[in-house]
Amino acid sequence: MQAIAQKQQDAFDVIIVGAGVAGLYMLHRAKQAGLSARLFDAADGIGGTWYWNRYPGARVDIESFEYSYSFSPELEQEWHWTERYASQPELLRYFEHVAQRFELYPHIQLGTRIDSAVYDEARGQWAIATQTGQTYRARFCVMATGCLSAPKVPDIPGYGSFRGDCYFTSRWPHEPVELAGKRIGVIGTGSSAIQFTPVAAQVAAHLTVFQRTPNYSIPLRNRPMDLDYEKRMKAGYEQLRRMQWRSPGGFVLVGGEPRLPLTTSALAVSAEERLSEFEARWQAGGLCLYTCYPDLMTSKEANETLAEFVRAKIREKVVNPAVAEKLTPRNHPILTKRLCADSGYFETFNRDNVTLVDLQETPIETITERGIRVGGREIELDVIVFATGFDAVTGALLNIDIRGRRGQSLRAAWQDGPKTYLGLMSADFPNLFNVAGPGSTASLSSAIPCDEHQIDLVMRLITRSRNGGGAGIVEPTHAAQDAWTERIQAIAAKTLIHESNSWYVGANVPGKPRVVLLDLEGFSAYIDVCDGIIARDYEGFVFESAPAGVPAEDSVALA
Ligand code: NA7
Repeated sequence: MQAIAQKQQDAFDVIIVGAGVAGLYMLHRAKQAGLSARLFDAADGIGGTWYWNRYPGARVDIESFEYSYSFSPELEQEWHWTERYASQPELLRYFEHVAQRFELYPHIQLGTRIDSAVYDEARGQWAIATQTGQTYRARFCVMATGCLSAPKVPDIPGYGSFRGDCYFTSRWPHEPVELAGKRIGVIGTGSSAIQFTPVAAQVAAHLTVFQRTPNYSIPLRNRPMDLDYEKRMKAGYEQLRRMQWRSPGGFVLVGGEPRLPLTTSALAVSAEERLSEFEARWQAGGLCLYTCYPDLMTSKEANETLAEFVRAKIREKVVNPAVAEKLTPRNHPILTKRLCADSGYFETFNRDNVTLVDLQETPIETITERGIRVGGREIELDVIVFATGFDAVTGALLNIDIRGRRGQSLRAAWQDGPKTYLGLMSADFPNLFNVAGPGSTASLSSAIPCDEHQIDLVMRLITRSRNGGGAGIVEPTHAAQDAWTERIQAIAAKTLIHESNSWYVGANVPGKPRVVLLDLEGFSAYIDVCDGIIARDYEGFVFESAPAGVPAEDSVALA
């Protein structure tokens, strides 16, 4: 009896790893389909990115009406966003509300880090082991581990020797952090640092920003929610969602109006018309410059028109011309690193208590006990904040020891770069789904619509794998996987993406294979490809029956 009870507790139809945007929706869909599911997360709370990245200033840079779940019209109507771009605490409240409203908590096990996932070919099951040694079994395993969740360990000499307080934006403490009156150093000028810097400068005795690469940033223009705006958005949700799913980035609002990207080349219009379009989007705020002219990512000349527009804005904002010049990106095309959206970032450098250290001129020699030494002088600090980024897209996944058929490891299979079909599955790793995996559009598009679409596909694959009876097994063919992997690189080769050392190409982590990690054709094109594959009876996937002799209690029962 005890053995059976143990078995029932430990065997699930689906195991999900990660309680962020994707994991929560996957759990909802699995529950809806009558599958038994358990979701694990290492954190002590749900929310994924929004659980960990709680640094001052953290907020979403896609409008909340678009950066929110679309699967429930009731949820859309009942939730009230207090700002156009929700802050981290509000986002966390939203995900907690979702988990409560859809009764997800009973199926979520927090504080549990997954160490390994091993495919048991004889049973057609995954054995998923926690860091503390428990093993759980499931027919299907969904890795919803996030594309920006494994912090990069900084490759800086003297790392670890500082005697003051050290924080990572990606692992900000839950208890209050005292920054007021402190000498703060922040390393990095990516999205996280660009959000943190203006907020920290307001309270710091002195803030020193250590910049290795200047970044392009657009004003966010966040503001409190206007109730008429909210009413209009809620009334138009259906159309908004339709347009999001027909767009390359999964977001379409430009100054509060849904707009699909322009279709004319930036070079086909007059300089005046181009500037006026750029200016309108600059005034609208947020990331809508992404969805402007279609050739900004493919033509150096077109790209340069936008880059030069933003450079001129930086010169306007920063009073000291020498500082403005240091803050001006010139060594990479705009949009080839993640575009940032800020609330007063460049203006922060006009403050008396803020200093920019250009690491191109004076690289960090070492972190010392008392601060950071650059150019032969020690800058004394009370606090160092590392906003140094992530081992993106593959990092969190490969931190888990994943073994597929014949015991082969995913790390070994991907040593020269990840290989996937649709950025979702890999050959020899049956029934393992990597949501927002390498080769998907997720890391360049708005996460929530992309995750919802991929998870809907996961559910279709699970259902299709059950057709004909018996617990199903689904896996892509090697040929389909190779073709997809080549396709991703071929699409990228036609763009400017290789012209910067970004996490999009794995360049920010020493030793990581330099390959493009995302599908640059965009979200709506990805949806079309998936629809075609489904219409051709799941072309590129192979469905098998479960191995004979698998005990009945292990088999999947779809409602
Ligand atoms: P990012 O965008 O990867 O930014 C990391 C920043 O840290 C970037 O400016 C890096 O400079 C800098 N960095 C990294 N390592 C070092 C060292 N060793 N020395 C100096 N500077 C360093 O991470 P974020 O957290 O800001 O944003 C991640 C994503 O979150 C973002 O793309 C959005 O999708 C949301 P580099 O450019 O490599 O020279």
